[in-house]
Amino acid sequence: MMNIKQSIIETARNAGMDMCKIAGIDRFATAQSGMHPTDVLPGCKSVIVIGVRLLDGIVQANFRAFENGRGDLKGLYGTYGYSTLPNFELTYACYAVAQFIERNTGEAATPCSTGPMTNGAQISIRHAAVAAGLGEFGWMSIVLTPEFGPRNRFGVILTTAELEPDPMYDGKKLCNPESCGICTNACPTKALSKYGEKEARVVEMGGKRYEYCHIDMIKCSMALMALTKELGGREDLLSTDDPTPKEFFEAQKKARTDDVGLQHVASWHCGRCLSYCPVGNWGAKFKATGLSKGV
Ligand code: B12
Repeated sequence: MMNIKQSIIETARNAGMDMCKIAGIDRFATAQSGMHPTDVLPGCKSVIVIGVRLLDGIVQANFRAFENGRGDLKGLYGTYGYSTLPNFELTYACYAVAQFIERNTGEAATPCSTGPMTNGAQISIRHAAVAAGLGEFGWMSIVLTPEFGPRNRFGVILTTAELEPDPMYDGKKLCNPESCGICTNACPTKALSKYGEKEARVVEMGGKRYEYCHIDMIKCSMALMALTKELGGREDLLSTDDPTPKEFFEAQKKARTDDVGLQHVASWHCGRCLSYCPVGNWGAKFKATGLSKGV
């Protein structure tokens, strides 16, 4: 008889994924109303999380922008690391896994949206990745895996099929914000609180407790959308480092979108926290090879 879990993992791998693990529905007990998997798929019993690594050759394009003034190369990260390729590849892979489940089990499977351009956020993908045992929250608020640190992207498939869940990640602690602080220092807009500065965000899941920073999404988005020259933009659309939501949205509306590619919003894609995080063999991949001098 077909081992359905193994076949799901193979389907994900054949669709270009590096990771595939499964969370049981009990892990989502603390999810907010409206974003619980059963709010999206009534009767959902398992949450499958797939993941793809970012190319080192694309992360290094960020270093060329941050360290060598090659802002023109940010489009490589945009295409292959941020908005375009990983999201489309994840979308296709989620679809392949969902089709496989429905064709072979008769159970319902709902692939979720993966990010920019793919219509919304039905559930919190980062919480799902931790729930499936792929890794832990890093201080920067996104998920670190032992192999790739934060340099990965995830997709989620909800299903009514009852599949064998994976244990929570129980390996070496990956993030040590007390002694590291690289993500906080790397952020060009100071969007990520310093360890100990503000009360950390706490998530309790699967018998474990995680802490991550307080992230100012307006400041993160300012960098992401290159709203000043210092942040890689062509014009200073903001006159303050600390805009109100109104000032931010007005600046965003003024941003030019004639050469932004498929995403249709101005975007410099930042990714500085994710690029410099030491977890996932950063030293060997980028420092020892001369691809980055560090933050
Ligand atoms: C919109 C979005 C953004 C916006 C955020 C705007 C905003 N105001 O939220 C912006 C553009 C700023 C952004 C930035 C980035 N993003 Co983004 N983003 C998303 C997206 C599409 C939706 C996030 C969201 O709004 N979720 C809805 C809210 C309500 O959920 P949440 O914030 O995750 O978590 C809340 C609840 O879930 C709840 N909660 C509490 N406890 C529990 C317990 C359980 C069990 C559950 C389920 C929930 C839960 O509390 C949380 C706080 O309110 C997700 C994909 C997704 N669907 O999750 C990617 C995603 C989070 N982003 C991702 C990435 C990579 C980035 C960037 C690094 C991109 C870059 N610049 O290179 C930066 C991250 C910077 C940082 N340090 O965090 C990845 C993270 C991958 C990873 N390794 O974990 C994701 C998962 C996309 C993907 N497909 O992989 N992002």
